[in-house]
Amino acid sequence: PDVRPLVAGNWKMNGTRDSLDQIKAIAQGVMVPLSEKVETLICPPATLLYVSTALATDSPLAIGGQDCHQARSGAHTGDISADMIADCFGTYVIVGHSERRIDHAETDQMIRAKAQAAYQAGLTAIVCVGETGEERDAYQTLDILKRQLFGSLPEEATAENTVIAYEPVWAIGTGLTPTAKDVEIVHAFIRDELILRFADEGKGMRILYGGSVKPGNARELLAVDNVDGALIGGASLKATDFLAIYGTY
Ligand code: G2H
Repeated sequence: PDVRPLVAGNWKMNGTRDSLDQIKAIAQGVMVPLSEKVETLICPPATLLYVSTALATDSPLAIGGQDCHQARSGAHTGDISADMIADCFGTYVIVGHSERRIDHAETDQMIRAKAQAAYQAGLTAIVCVGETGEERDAYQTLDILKRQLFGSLPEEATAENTVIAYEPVWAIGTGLTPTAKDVEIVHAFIRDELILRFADEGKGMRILYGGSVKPGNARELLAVDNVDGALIGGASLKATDFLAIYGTY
């Protein structure tokens, strides 16, 4: 199937109103013919969500949330719902990022429920999976990914409503990246798992690579088979870096 790659930025807990200049620059910078071929997304902190979508209205740049609660509303102090993200005109939400799995003890079961909440709100869920350094050293990478994919992906996942992000935890924010060969092996494994479970839908689901993607290594990583885009943390905070990565397509 024809897969339109997705270049996505995850701002994490970074960005104040000053950073809106970067959103503006990215929204403008992606307005090139390339946007017909490659989709772009920025997930700013929730405080900047609404104003970011306003800044991106005339741009193909999509805006999304970094997490959502599994419930639609209610007594959950500090959380935001998928409906709230949609209400701010967000179209995507990241769920199960390793920082949430670790900092907030999120389980596969919770992440699956969050993805379902995303679908209910009409959002596309970016479901993150990835092994820790310890698991990798113990040769458990594929077992861990199998378990996370099985546990975190709802039955209703389709190529339309779900994107997978493979983010090896040891590569996040560390400057370390797996080799292109390692990425190829892991992404092929994820593809096989998706096809086993979701048949044709699994063929079309985008699988992003995430973890220390920068302008300098993007070309090599994005050229790997079954790498349908990137989830970029640190390098998405600067419009020039984000646009340089986008421009490698
Ligand atoms: C991995 C990635 C973005 P960074 O978390 O999701 O972050 O690119 O800073 O390693």
